[in-house]
Amino acid sequence: MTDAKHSSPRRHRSWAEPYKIKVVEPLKMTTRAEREQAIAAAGYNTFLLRSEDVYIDLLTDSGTAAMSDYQWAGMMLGDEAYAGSKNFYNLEENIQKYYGYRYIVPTHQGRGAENILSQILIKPGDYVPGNMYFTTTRLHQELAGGTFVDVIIDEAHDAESLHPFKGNIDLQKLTDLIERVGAERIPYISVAGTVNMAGGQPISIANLRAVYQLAQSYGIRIILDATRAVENAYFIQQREEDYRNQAIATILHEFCSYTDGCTMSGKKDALVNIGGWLALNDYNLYEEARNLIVIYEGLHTYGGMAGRDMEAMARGIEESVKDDHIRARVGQVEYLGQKLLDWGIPIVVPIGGHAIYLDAKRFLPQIPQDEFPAQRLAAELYVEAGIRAMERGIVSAGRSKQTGDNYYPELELVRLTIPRRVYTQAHMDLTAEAVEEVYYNRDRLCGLKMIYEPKYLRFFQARFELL
Ligand code: PM9
Repeated sequence: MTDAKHSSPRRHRSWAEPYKIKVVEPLKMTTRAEREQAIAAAGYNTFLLRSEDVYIDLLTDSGTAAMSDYQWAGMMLGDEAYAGSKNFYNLEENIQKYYGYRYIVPTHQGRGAENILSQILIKPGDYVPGNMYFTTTRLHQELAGGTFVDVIIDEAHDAESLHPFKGNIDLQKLTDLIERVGAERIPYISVAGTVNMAGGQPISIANLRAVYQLAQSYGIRIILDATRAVENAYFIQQREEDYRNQAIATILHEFCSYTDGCTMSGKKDALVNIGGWLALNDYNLYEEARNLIVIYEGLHTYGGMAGRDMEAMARGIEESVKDDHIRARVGQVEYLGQKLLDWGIPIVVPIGGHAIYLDAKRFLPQIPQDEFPAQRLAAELYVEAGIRAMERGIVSAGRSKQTGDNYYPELELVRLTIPRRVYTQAHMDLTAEAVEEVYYNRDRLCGLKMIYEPKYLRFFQARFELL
């Protein structure tokens, strides 16, 4: 019972970090002239900058987390045996416990798992429906002979839609595809939680349950991209009435129970600098994956990781599902996003789980999409304040496998990705101020011309020059 005399009238509690800082890494400050030179030398591609020339690195939340003392202590307990490392068994046990899958194959990172999964499940001519593409995931599906089909709800392609679950699958689009091509040509449904390319947007547990029921009625598997499933569980807790009082770990477990396996990049939710896994509930599929893993990754008890890396990931999983951790993690992203919204800067709403996405179409309306407005905006942000962001628009979308033509995605975005447990609120303030400054001067920015285009995943290595 609350004592009225002693209860505070302020019920709101801030998302303050549930940790304190023990080790720090100095950052280098550069001048504007140095940054102008560096970005030109990098072909206006932030991936080609040297990290030491970056002040606040918001390129990605992948492999950039600060590990805890508990994880570092685990690193010292690395069992570097070639086979049967005890760290593998710790990792396996934690994945089984928190994600609920039966069979685990470790991989060096997420795309290692995507490669194995695509090879064992997809045949040439197959279709893989999913809630918006992800770059590496779709590429592996295509390399295995499949065609990715986007069945996400329409709201996901609209930066301004306030739908609380823009990662949801449109059941009608999915049913239409199954009826058109036949269930036997759909090896699995590829479900991501949260959806990176849509702005870190979650899928609801109600939607996933409905997709699972539909998939079961056709005998089709669901494979989850669990890379940010813990962040997705947080949004379920915040936005789905029945889950308001449930722990993140409980929600995560139920969420995964509506799928038949997952690929995972441990470099995000699981708070490590390297690592991933493929998890499956079907023993026969697991056998096939175990056979392939020795060709591409390593033995099935290390999969490209050192024993110490597996221990760090096993411990990172435990920390990632703690409610206070995830509240502060997403809270920091919301803090930055809210500031930009308050200043009238166009970003994807609702604010997503791991990043703020600037809407380059509204930010730089004078630059047509084939002059790469988001690429230009990311480069300009670097010149302004040494902040490194990433393009998530026409460059990332690449070309159609069938026609070779550029995709023109509705969303032309710049991602300010927040590494976990790394930057402070002051860094967020400075970032917001730099974005505001660029916004103020936006009219003088022109587009870019692509002068080098690599064959695969062009956003990583493409080069541009100013128009
Ligand atoms: N995501 C990211 O920055 C790193 C590479 S792409 C710029 O967002 C999902 C949803 C991801 C992801 C990587 C992978 C691949 C799979 N699914 O990078 O191979 O966001 O560990 O994971 C990146 P790996």
